Amino acid sequence: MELFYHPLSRYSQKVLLGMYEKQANFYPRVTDLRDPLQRQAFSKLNPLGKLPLLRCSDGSMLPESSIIIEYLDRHIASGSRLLPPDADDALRVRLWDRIIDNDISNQLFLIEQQQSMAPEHRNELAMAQVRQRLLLVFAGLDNELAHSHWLVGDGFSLADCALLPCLEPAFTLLPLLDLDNLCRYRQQAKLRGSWELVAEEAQLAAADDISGVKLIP
Ligand SMILES: N[C@@H](CCC(=O)N[C@@H](CS)C(=O)NCC(=O)O)C(=O)O
Repeated sequence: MELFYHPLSRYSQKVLLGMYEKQANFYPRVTDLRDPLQRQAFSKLNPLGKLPLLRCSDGSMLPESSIIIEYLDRHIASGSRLLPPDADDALRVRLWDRIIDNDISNQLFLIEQQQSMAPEHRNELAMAQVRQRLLLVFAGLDNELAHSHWLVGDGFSLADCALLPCLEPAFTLLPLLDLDNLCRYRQQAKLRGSWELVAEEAQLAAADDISGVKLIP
């Protein structure tokens, strides 16, 4: 298998977490879409030009982080079970995965986009509304975490793969420190071996971005 991803992309981090949780063997294909040549080459593999993308063992291409993780869970027996065997639990995992992608990750991206603009071009009212909605979603997560170790029960799942990459950006952008269960979850996430690997690679990539040094692909 080959994984096309970038260490600083949240959806790539989500799939990397799944890869490490499953102890999957894969060829890492770091792809920087900010580089026009890499973007052009990648668009031949995925016309929509979105990371991550998995080239499966049979050569087929699989986009979409959640679908890639379901594929890994179905085809790799080792490591964590990322979709629980119980159908109702699996439904709750998929529900939280959808909420996190749509109502957290994509919304954080909107704020990050606005923050990258000059202050006079920002839409402050729209940003305030997005923040308000994000706080509601995090309050719901905090309630959920009051009676659950990981997001759905005791086992680390697809829903946690979706949430972990959002945590640090969310704590940076929003006042979340009063949410005790979420803070406990954040501490426990930092100690998860799979997340340590993903976070370390992201830190190295961020440092390379600042220094201008490019890794040899
Ligand atoms: N729903 C997709 C979202 C993927 C996505 O938005 N990826 C971003 C990086 S985090 C991307 O490739 N953006 C490049 C672009 O839109 O040009 C998934 O879950 O994989």
